[in-house]
Amino acid sequence: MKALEGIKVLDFTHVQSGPTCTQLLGWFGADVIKVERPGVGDATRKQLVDVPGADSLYFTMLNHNKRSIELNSKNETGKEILTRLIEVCDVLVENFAPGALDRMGFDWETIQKINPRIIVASVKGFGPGKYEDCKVYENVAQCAGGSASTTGFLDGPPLVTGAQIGDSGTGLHLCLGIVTALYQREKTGRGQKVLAPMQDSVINLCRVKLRDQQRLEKGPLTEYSQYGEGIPFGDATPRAGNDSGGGQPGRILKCKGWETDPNAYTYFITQAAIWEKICDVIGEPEWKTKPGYATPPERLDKLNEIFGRIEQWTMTKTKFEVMDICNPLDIPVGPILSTREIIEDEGLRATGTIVEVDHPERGRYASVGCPIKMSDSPVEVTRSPLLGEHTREILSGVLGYSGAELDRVIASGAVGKAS
Ligand code: CAO
Repeated sequence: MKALEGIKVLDFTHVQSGPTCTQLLGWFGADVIKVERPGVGDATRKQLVDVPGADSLYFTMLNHNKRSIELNSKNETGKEILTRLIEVCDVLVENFAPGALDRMGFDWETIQKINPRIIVASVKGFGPGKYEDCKVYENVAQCAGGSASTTGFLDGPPLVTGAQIGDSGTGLHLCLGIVTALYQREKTGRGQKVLAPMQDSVINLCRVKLRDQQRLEKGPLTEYSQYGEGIPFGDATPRAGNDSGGGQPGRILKCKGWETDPNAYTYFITQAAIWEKICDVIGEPEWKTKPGYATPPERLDKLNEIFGRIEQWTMTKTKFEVMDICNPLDIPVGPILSTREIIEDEGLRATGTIVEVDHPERGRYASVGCPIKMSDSPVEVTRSPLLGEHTREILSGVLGYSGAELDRVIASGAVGKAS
């Protein structure tokens, strides 16, 4: 038994944001039916190809636990099949460009008439307003959502982050909206529209930066390194390098091997409560009581000196040795892990966050499994579907087409070869 067993999802998503959402629904046990244009499919199948002729990792890592049906939703027979899918599904998820679903002839009112219980969930770049018609990709959302202006160093340009907060972050938000709407439907019997704009999702993830914007109006942000360095603040939350956002000074520091290994670094937080232990570890026991060093406010204008001294110590240790020494002392540190180290991590493999999957075209490959662990709804990651792999199975098993009727829809060209 899986949490969402019995829920059918009509998955009209492509690229990254929508597919991450429906992949989660699949991991929670929903039957996810991915609708793809005949002969073409999700554009990511053929983007950043590493194994010639095989679906790319871009596609396979975002579309686990789904079935694929080829369906031309602009063809008359295709529209008939789509209507029947809407009748039997609980959720329709889409992340087309604004208006694309309407142009297919399936606006909210039409869909509701077909199935008043269906939940229609959409990712769009922007919510209602002047930018609502824009097509939007990851980095645009990071820039418009407050992430880029607050990421990077004070003396450098805005930066986008490696975490796909615009795409996968919005997919997460949409997924939460969908399961909440399913819960409400239990009481009302009605479906509803769920919208997760990418800009809004990034803004939600940048909440603490908007906190700081309002604090700034009351005075300088004393926990930011620039305060201790005597650099005046402007009128918006500045880029704060690797400062920690929680008010406790933190930096990324070099570790043994940094000269050749770009990830030989650790994050190090000088939390007030364990200041004395830090002084002992780095060999500066007199800093515990020395005027100018003993309390957090006194240290604010000496953070560069203090972190410089801590770094002299971390540079004598590997990032894992720093972890082993500091963790038992409750000193918060974290190794900067490379993608290689993460993929090879035995602990992450044991918990199913990193998995290996067999694929008929590309062989065995590593993927990221479900990051949410539920004690009563275990996740088994299955490979992504080939284009149209389940067309016939869905037409007959889900929609009940058989005999001459099945031959008719296949002959119409609306569903690819359906082989
Ligand atoms: N059968 C027939 N037509 C289909 C189809 C199918 N199965 N699936 C898609 N199409 C059509 C759409 O109806 C659309 O046609 P119209 O332009 O005539 O309405 C066309 O294919 C292209 O769809 P699109 O505009 O969504 O795709 P795009 O590549 O031009 O744009 C993107 C991609 C991502 C920029 C856009 O979809 C978008 O802005 N989506 C919302 C925001 C979003 O999710 N961005 C994240 C992208 S990365 O995760």
